[in-house]
Amino acid sequence: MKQESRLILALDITDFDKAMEIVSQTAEFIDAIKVNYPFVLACGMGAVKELAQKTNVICDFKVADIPNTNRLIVEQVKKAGASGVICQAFPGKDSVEACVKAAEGMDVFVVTEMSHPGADRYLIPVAEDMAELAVEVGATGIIAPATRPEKVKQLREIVGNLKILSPGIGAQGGSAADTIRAGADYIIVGRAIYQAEDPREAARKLAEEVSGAVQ
Ligand code: OMP
Repeated sequence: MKQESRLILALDITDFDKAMEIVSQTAEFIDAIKVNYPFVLACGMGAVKELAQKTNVICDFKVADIPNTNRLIVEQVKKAGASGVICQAFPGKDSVEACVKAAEGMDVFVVTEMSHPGADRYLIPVAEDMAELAVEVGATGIIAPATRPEKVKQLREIVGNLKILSPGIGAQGGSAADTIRAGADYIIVGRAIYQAEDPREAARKLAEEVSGAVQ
């Protein structure tokens, strides 16, 4: 995945034409596109294949099953031509390992502490351990919360040079500059771009903010 703007667009849009319009408006400022269930359930895996021919696509399926099912899911992601997949850490080492193995070189990002307030109950207490797991299994990187830049900094200490992708900018209250300064390699942004009056300008401004914060 290229690392130029360090901006990943979360394409949580259920209308295919609208989604493609946002993609073409913002393409200049986007390093990769992350698709999640809203887009895939509405538009199908065919749409993921189409996108993957144009740019890097990360399938945010938060894969969270037994190893065999995880393997089958990741094989489909790979077949669609995506460059990465997001999986959950909580099913345990064998499940995450199955994702890394099936990915065969495709990027695997492991969710640690999620960005929303409810993460406090189950995820925040074990985020460091999840980051350690990502290192142990040879994942490409982790997902860490832009809503808690201090946590991004802490998790960076654990994951060394693994990639950190951080969602939670804008609509969830996080700041792009603070997140990059805390050690994130990429920010993941959805609503602050695709719901903006001018999505291209919103993406340009974010890319500018990120570039100003990169040391
Ligand atoms: P916005 O809040 O609209 O910018 O979207 C954020 C995107 O990142 C959505 O696609 C979420 O599903 C995703 N996300 C989080 O918001 N928080 C997390 O902790 C993890 C993810 C993710 O794995 O991408």
